[in-house]
Amino acid sequence: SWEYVQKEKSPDMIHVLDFPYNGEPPKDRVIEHAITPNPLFFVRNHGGIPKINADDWTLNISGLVREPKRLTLADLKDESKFSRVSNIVSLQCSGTRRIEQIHEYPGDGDELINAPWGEGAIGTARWSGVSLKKVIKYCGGLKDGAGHLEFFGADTYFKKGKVYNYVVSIPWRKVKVHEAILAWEMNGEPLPRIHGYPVRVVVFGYIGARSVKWVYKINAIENPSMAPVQSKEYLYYTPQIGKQNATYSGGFSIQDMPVSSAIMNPIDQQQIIHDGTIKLKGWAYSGGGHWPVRVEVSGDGGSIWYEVDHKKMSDKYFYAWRLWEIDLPVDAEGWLEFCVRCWDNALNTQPTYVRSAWNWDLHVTSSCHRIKIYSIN
Ligand code: MTE
Ligand code: MO
Repeated sequence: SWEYVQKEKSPDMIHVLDFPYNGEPPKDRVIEHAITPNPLFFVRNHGGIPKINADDWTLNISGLVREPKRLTLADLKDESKFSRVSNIVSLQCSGTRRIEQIHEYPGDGDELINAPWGEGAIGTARWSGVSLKKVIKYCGGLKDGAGHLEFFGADTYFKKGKVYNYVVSIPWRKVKVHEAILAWEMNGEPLPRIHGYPVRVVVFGYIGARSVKWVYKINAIENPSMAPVQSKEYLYYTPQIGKQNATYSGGFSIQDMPVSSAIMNPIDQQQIIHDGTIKLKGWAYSGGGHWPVRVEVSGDGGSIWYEVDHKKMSDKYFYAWRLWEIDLPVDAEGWLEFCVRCWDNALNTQPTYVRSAWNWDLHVTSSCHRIKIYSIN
């Protein structure tokens, strides 16, 4: 694994976990580019990094499809079979900003020891490949009753005494509208090994967990996958749930990501000498095919809000973040609470406080992002 971490990732990456390797870029570098360079794209792994020879790789498509098939990479790249698609899409781990929930109350969730992510487990790339719908059609389409597609990753991980492949599923309705692709290129380069070489799934607007890396099998099934990552992880619990009363079936399976945003510069506890304005920079994102339409910041913990000028927001895409910046007027001195909130095109906005949406497994920290700044005017 380290071979690929060293070869493919920037030396600046913050190692959130050494094994399985999980890393995010430093705050400033997350927002350096609207399209994240591959070496700076966050990495989320459950197990090792498989070494797959693209020439030997095949994709087995089976289950409730009319004509099960085994496709090679050459088949997928054959433009007489499938047209090539390219989409700018953000991937966001549902653990992004988890550290804020840990600080509020650490809880005892399954993933607690896994990854105390900051605001960097999000990135945006241009993914190229083929629409998964076309591939399923090539297999004669789905049989009656098929409602979900299950994706198998070649990596393995160890949990409670057993070895599993990484397996999750998504509903067919997501595939039907061309919001899931099989990608072999990331920003015009072959997919890096650490990001799923030779082929990964990219599901637009969903939690990163459904975008399966190193995919080797797709199984059409009736109901969501019973594999552990689908049925026991990435569940959202109500505030009353804790270790003593949690049941997996009591959690809500996270799919569409809600609207979220973060201030990436300045950083928490920073002292700033200024003459009346402080420049703030960050990202804003909404899943489910929604996009940020308004970003607002406050220098007083959320009493008075200032809107980011649209000209200071990066381009709009249906499935990607927007970077933003603003010169915030600040007269007060001393410790101030800066915060940001985003509104998406469906006019959803963010919960006010971390505690408004705290949940046992510490997923989807989408509350208004807050930092403390020491202002010297
Ligand atoms: N696919 C496989 N095979 N194994 C994994 O551990 N992690 C998932 C997803 N796909 C994972 C996977 C999770 S939780 C996320 S957030 C994204 O990959 C992260 O994608 P990246 O590592 O390319 O940034
Ligand atoms: Mo994730």
